[in-house]
Formats: sequence, C-alpha cells, structure tokens
Amino acid sequence: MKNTLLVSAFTSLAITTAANADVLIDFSDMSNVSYTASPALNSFTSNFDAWGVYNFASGAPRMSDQSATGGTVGLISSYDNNPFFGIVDSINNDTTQPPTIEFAIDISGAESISFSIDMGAYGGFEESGSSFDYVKWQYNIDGGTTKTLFDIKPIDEESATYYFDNGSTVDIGSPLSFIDSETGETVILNNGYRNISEQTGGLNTYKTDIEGTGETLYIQLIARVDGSKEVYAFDNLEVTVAPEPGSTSLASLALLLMLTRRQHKTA
Ligand SMILES: [Ca+2]
Ligand SMILES: [Ca+2]
Ligand SMILES: [Ca+2]
Ligand SMILES: [Ca+2]
Repeated sequence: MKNTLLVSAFTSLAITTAANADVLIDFSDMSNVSYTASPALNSFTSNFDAWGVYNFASGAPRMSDQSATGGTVGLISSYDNNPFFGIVDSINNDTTQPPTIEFAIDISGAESISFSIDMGAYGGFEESGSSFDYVKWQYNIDGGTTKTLFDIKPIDEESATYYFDNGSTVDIGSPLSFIDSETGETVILNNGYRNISEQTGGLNTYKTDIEGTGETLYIQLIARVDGSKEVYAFDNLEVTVAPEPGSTSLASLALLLMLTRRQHKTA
C-alpha cells in the first residue's frame, strides 16, 4: 500500500516539473526551432558573406580554421564538426541593413530563467568610423520592455589571441568584447579553445540571467560585422528554466497530505 502511494506521488511530481522544459537550440534541425529572420537564413549570394547555419566544411572560408591549408585564419575548429550559426560581412551587396533573428521560447510556468550560449569571433573589428561593428543580443518577455543580454562591441585598444588547429596562435587588435553583467569585467571573444593532443576544439560558453517571467521569451540578435575578415559565430543557445515553486511545492504538499491521511486510515 505504502509503496504504491509513493510511486504515484513521484510520478505526479515528475509530470509537474516536466512541463517547464529547458530549451537547447543547437542548429542541428531548424524545423524544430521557432524563429523569424531577416534576411532569410543562408540567403547571401557571395560565398565570402554568411548569415545562417553552417558547419566546418561549408560557408565563408574565414568562418572555419584554415590552419591546415590556408594560414592562421578563421574561427570554427576542424575538431568541431557540428552545425553552428555563422555571420560574416553582414553588410554587403545583398543588404545595407544589419540582419536580425528572433527566437521565441516557451517559458510558461518558469520561476527563474537563465541563458547560456557558445560564441566566438575572429578578425580585426572597428569600434567607430564607417566600418563600425556590433553584435547585440537582447530579449523581451511577452512583448514587454527590451533588455540587454550581451552588448558586444569592438575595443580598439585591446587585442585577442586566436588559437588554431595546427597549434599556432595569432594576436589581432580590436576584438569583439562585452561587459559581464555579474562581474562587471570586460570579456574578449576569440575563436574558442583548442586541445591539439585530444583533437578537440570549440567555442567558449557564456551565461547571463534573464529577469522576469511570463509565457514567451523572445531572444533577438542584430549583427553588423561589415568585412569579409570579420566573423562572429554562436551555437548551443540554451534557456534553462526553474519551475515555479508554487505549482511544484503545492502539488507535493497535497500528495504528502494525502499520503499521511491514508497512512493514518490504514494504521
Ligand atoms: Ca551545433
Ligand atoms: Ca576590420
Ligand atoms: Ca568592420
Ligand atoms: Ca561589407
């Protein structure tokens, strides 16, 4: 009797929490992803421009680590052969406006939400002047106030070290960077990590919290990187939700109460 009740209690709890699911967008199948983009993904005509989903072997040449054949240039490691979202020279013959994409994510029932993303960059960007660059990540919940996730800009006075699959490194000035919302420190983006002996490499992961709750979280990207040697890429966009304490704890309280009452009756 006791065992049956416990099993049913755990089953109900599992169902309650499963309604608040974490969301991972890894670009392996865009048909499962709710988004709107302008211009359409993978619609640029020049092979030196990029806006959309690619892998190591596809897209603009400088998006991928060229150190095996074409010098110490590029972003995505040859050890990382899964699809990512890449952006190169997003101001070109096809468009004068920075492209945008918005992801819609169900957050109903969530109490607290956090956001993490793998991202990296390669190139010498410009903080100001006519070739200026920026990558802006922001969000709103249910169409409310727009807030910043990552305000990414070049810093002319800094440089980044870029790591390559052949073991070499290169320093380039004016990398993309953002201010970490928790520590207040400047984070400089590079082309990620390489572990040559283990043949692994990939983009670094960055996290930030999302304020508020609601039904739908809209995550927006606008990206202006206007040169063919200016690359920005991201992957594994993940929204982690913690369930509302109300729903789960009330349900478990009710079950506990039920359990206690039944036990009293059988005793
Ligand atoms: Ca991926
Ligand atoms: Ca430049
Ligand atoms: Ca530029
Ligand atoms: Ca351009």
